[in-house]
Amino acid sequence: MNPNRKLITLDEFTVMQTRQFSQATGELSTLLRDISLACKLINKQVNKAGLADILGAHGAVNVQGEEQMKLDVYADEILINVLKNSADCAGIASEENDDFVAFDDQHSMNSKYVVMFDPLDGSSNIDVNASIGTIFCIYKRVSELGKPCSKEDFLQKGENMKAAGYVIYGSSTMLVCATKLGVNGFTLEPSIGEFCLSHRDMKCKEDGKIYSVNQGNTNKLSDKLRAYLDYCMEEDKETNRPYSHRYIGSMVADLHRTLIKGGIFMYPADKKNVHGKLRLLYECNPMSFIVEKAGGVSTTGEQRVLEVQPQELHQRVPIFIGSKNMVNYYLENYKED
Ligand code: P6P
Repeated sequence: MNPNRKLITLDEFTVMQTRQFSQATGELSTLLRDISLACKLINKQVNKAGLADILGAHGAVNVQGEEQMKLDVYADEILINVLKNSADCAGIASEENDDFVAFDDQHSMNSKYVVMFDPLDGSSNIDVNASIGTIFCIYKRVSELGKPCSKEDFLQKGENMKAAGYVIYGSSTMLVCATKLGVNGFTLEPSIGEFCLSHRDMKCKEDGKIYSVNQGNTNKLSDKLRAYLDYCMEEDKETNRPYSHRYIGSMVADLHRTLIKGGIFMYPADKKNVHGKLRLLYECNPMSFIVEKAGGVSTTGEQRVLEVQPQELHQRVPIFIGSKNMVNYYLENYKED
């Protein structure tokens, strides 16, 4: 048995990072560990969704007006229960809940952080076995400690974020986490039930050859956006075009590929979704934080996503995100007037 094991677990890694800051209290590390526990419990159900009678619509409809799949509801409940028992979370906001949830026990009211999440993004892919994911982000609360957290804690700009991450339930289950120190990926090792460091210091390539958009919406797009899609499809060997088109319809999966291989992912505004479809607080902000910390760019087309001042919990924004040179080329040549 070789005692010099190479595996570094998520807990060990976050403790090692915490030690770099003498004033750090370890609360953020503990919170990340709690979130990873919730995602391991979600992973267990996702992996057997085809077997257990957990597929199919839950019947309820969420605040987005979308039919809730049972796994959505399960994932939401798991995250809320784990975070309510966490030592470091004062409350949550989630795609599946109309309003934020302030934990009202004394310990939670004294906690410094709030968490926002999309418990199971891409849920329409659940019953076709395509990759889906959990997206989360952590903010230090701005409301008074000792009292319940308030809506202002959740309506902070994305640039205030302390950490963000996602778990992709795919061919393997992987947690990608970004803090001010950078982006690291941890793959679930089922034999020990731990997320283990597998992708240290992840970087988003400055250039790519993939564009990712729901091409079916083309007729609803502006003239400039249609022109940009034509640019992506034109033949030009010097600029690696035509780009390949890849679109899974699951933001976590599309952005995980973008982070690993480079490229540009877009969910623009169109005639039907005049503000875009994706939600600012628990989809676009956390994914933008991650991609920016990896050296990429994320914009609404008018400003950095992380600079948008949120007005309400479920607001949507357009998003163009990925390789720095690709997103900047779009902005410099096809930005709306
Ligand atoms: P469309 C999944 O429902 C989701 O919220 C994101 O994960 C994904 O990027 C997007 O919607 C797909 O939307 O309109 O292309 O099916």
